[in-house]
Amino acid sequence: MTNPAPAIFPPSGIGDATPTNQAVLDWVHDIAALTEPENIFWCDGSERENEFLIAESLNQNVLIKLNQQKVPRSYLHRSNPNDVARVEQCTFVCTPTKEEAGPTNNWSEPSEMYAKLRGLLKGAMRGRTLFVIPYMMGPSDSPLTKVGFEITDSKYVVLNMRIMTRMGEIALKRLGNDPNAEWNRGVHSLLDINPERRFICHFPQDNTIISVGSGYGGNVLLSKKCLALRIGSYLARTQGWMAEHMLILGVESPEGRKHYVAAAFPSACGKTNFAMLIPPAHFKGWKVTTVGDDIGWMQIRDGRLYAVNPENGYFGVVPGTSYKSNPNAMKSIAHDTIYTNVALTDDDDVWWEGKDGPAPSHAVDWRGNDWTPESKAKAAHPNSRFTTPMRNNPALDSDVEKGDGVPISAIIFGGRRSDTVPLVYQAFDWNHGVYLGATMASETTAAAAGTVGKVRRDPMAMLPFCGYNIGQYFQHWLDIGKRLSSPPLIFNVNWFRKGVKSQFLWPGFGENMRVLKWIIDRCEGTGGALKSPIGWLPSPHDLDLAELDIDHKCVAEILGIDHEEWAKELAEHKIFFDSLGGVVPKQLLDQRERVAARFKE
Ligand code: OXD
Ligand code: MN
Repeated sequence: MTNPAPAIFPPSGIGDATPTNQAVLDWVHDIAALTEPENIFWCDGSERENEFLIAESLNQNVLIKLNQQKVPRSYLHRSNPNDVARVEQCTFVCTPTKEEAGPTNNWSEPSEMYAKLRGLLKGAMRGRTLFVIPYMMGPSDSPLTKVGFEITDSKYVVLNMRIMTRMGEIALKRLGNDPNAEWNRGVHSLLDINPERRFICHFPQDNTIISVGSGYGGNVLLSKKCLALRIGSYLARTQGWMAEHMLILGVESPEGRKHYVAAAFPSACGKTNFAMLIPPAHFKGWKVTTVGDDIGWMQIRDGRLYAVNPENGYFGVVPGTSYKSNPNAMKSIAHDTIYTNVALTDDDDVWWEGKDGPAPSHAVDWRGNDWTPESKAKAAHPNSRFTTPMRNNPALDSDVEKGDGVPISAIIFGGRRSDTVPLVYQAFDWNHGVYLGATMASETTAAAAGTVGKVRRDPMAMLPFCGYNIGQYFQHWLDIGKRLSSPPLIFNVNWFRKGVKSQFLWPGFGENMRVLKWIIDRCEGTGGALKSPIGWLPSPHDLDLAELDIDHKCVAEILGIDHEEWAKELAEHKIFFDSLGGVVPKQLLDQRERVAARFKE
């Protein structure tokens, strides 16, 4: 078969990296016949192509050029103000039965949803260019690596996908010509960015994603939440591995002993900051390195879990990022970065709430309006983002491309909780750890549309990202545990506990190293702990708090467990499990009973 339409738009040698796999060509042909684009652009991911697309995007005001002295090769994009976050109410898992999608996903019958989406996509790319993006998730030689193709009519998506994935020829090579090879089909069209016609749909059985009506990252960079987590978690269960909403970091002691930990926190709870942590001066000689900041794919080898980061870049929340909170992120986003929905200063630099230094006396806010420090509106949207290559990170781990992955010593769960949950505690064993993950909760943030600050249960930080029945997902965790002879130890952390005056009790950021150090000590069998009803708790002297300016009362408070609060918490766990309608494995219901019984001992 020939290409569906002649590519007349790009100059010759650009945008003509046609795949050779017939299954891909047939699919592109079908989508082009449906959407009727003016051109087809076969992305190869080259530097030349990128420069061409940036120039086009500048011409069409998709991007704004920033001050190249201050932020070289970096650009600002302003999204439609109605389109600034993931939209969970418009996100669907379309499986043959509702049970397969489970109680936590919006479900639609696949043929009905396909029909609706085909209706919306009909002629949707008239007068537009259809871009075909081949991409690879995972290091080039990893058994976990997956190939995807995203069709999109958005240049912004192409430019971001080039940062976030391994894009172009490398993916075509990995796929090869086998017509039965596994690959993900992703279709995205902006349509008219109308919230009424916004759907992000997953068809796990078909390894297919269709997203329409949005231009916002989490809804349209289909490699990320859609493939690496929702479809990924479905594939992981059927194929015996794990796809998790987890950062992965390495911790190396001054003596050169290294551990890797993976941590699941809900969106906008500091995963990027933790993944790039710089130890405080007291921890001289300790090094923290980043494997990934958002997603971990893990497989079992020799009875242990090994993790890879499937992504190639970071799509992080900007507000609050500063040299105080995250110096490595500041260095990473100092060049070659696409900013979305931050403020533009009069000298074409970027600004956001929480950036170091004084606020500019005038700027243009994320909506394109004049802004001064007196303005009521925020200059940067609370969910404004940076997209930056992981190679910009000065603390990138040297094994980030290792196909086998890095061995995981500890898994950390955590959330934003003003009360109840102590700074850190350790599960008694794997199944108890699965219970900690399954009952995790966090106060909601701006990463998803909706109310901010409401406590919601977010099991393993996967509530918006688990592509199948959450009960089976819990069972998958329990089953993985049975196959591990040296399972990672499991912990729960809470950097966000507040005191009576509503002040944060823990300084956070780099000081989280003190908690990480205790976790590593536990992995090495050297850290002390007290047995409590909820798990192993450090006493204040088990944590290295030397040279930390913190009130002893705060330490006692943040490590404390209040029996009344926990009675309420356990009741909430029961309400949550009950709300899932009988899908929760018995082992987890038993774990809850056991915690309750320990409080009575
Ligand atoms: C993200 C999210 O963008 O979790 O990583 O929302
Ligand atoms: Mn995330």
